[in-house]
This record gives sequence, C-alpha cells and structure tokens, in this order.
Amino acid sequence: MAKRSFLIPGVDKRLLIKDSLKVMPDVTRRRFIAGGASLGALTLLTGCDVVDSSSADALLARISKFNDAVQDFIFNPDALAPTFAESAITKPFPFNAYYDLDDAPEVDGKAWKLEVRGLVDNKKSWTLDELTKLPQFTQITRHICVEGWSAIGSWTGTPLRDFLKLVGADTRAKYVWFQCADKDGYNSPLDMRTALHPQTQMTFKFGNDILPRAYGFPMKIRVPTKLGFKNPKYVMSMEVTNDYKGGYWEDQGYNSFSGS
Ligand SMILES: Nc1nc2c(c(=O)[nH]1)N[C@H]1C(S)=C(S)[C@@H](COP(=O)(O)O)O[C@H]1N2
Ligand SMILES: [Mo]
Repeated sequence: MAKRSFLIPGVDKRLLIKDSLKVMPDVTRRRFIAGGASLGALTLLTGCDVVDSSSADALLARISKFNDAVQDFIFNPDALAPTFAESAITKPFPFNAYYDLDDAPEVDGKAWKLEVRGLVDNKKSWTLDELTKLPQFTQITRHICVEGWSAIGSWTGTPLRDFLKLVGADTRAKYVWFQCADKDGYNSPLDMRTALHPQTQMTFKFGNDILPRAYGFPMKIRVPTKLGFKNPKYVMSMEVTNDYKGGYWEDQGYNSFSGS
C-alpha cells in the first residue's frame, strides 16, 4: 500500500465497518472482529469493491444476506480461496507499494539467489534457474488490499509447501519470515499453517510473462487467503523460525493474521 490517505469518496470506513457489524450473523461477527475487522475482509467476503458510497451500500446489502457457507472461506485458514476464469482478470493489474514504481527494486535475476535460513535441513541458496525447474501451477485468484481495492490476477509458480518439504523445513515451527529487496526494507512473517496452505505459492510468472518488476521480480509469495500486504514481492530470503520477527506493515499496527 502506498503511504497515502485511505479515503474513499463518500465513505467513512469506520462507519461502514460498524454498519456491517450490525447486519452480520453472530458467528461471522465474532470471527470478523477476531480477524481484525478490516475493510479488506469485507471486500473479500462480499466480492464487492468499495470505491464509492453506492458500492458501500451494495456491500451492506450483501452482508445482510450472508449465510454460513459464505463465512467459511475467509475465516477458516484451511479453506480455499475462490478461483476465477481468465476472462475475469483485471486489466491493467494495479501496482502497489509504499513508493512509486520508479523506485521499485531492480533485482538482477542472474545474480539473485534465494537464501533459505533457519529451521531447515538444507540451508543452500537457490538460483532462479533452479527454482523455475520445480513443478509449477497457475492460479487465478483475487488480490485484496487493506486500502479497499481488489483485483483478479493470474499467478504461476511452485506451492510453498512443496518447497518447504524439499528443503527439509521444520513445519512445526511457527513462521516463515520473508525479507525483500526494497531500499528501506520490507518483510513479513507468514504463520506456518498458511505457509502450508495448498494455494500459497512461490510465484515466478504473472499471466504468461516472467513476473514483471512491478509485481515483484524475481519472486513474490502469493497468498490468496491473506490481504495484499502479506504477499511479499522481491523476496531475497526466507527463514523458518519460532520467533515473531515483525513485518513492515505489521509493525505499524496491521494485524499479522490478516486473513482479513
Ligand atoms: N517487497 C514488497 N512487497 C509488497 C509490498 C511492498 O511495498 N514491498 N506491498 C504489499 C502490498 S500492501 C500490496 S497491496 C501488494 C501489491 O502487489 P502488486 O503490486 O502486485 O499489486 O504487494 C505487497 N507486497
Ligand atoms: Mo496492500
């Protein structure tokens, strides 16, 4: 997310969340509050993008019709995020970071190596060539930013859980912690349960292209069950650890679970 105001014309986010709480079924309300009660969560739950007051009304109308089936996917960390047809892909897909695109890291793919540290049997660093030889899968999913926008994209790569198995990670550890190449640092801890989720992906391609610089070249971690800021781009290293090491947005008060 950029360091700009999170204002949506005609919408008071706090009031919208309050109004949503009023119309939610009890179980949803309790889980929503436990998950951090964010606008991103509401967007994900309803499939509505809140960009103005009429879409905010549409979102409220949808929430008032919630049933148990709807609630399940986002508040259950093991549930699958919905997937979409190619025709649903958002074009152009937004770039987002806490700086402008011109300042995005320019990582040299030939020199880059993914460092694997912490509670793993094999601490070797991996070249991009080695990583892209691993089996890859494509997923078309919705990316949701806590700022209130969302977009559907197609990402291809290797399930993180397969890689963790390959390097002999201790999957009883609490976190996988990612560090990125951003000038002022960017990092994010992922809880192990989410790291092992079948849709959590080490991503090397966006659509049919090698992951563009805007979207995190050479590797991002795509986590469709979490908010955008839990999807680190320009990843340089991963560490399997029991220590909570904080993260760029987590340290500024965003809920680390942010399953939204
Ligand atoms: N390294 C790094 N990863 C990052 C960020 C960032 O600033 N730096 N921003 C996060 C946020 S808030 C969002 S919404 C998404 C945006 O991804 P996109 O540019 O592919 O849309 O990246 C996430 N991962
Ligand atoms: Mo974001």
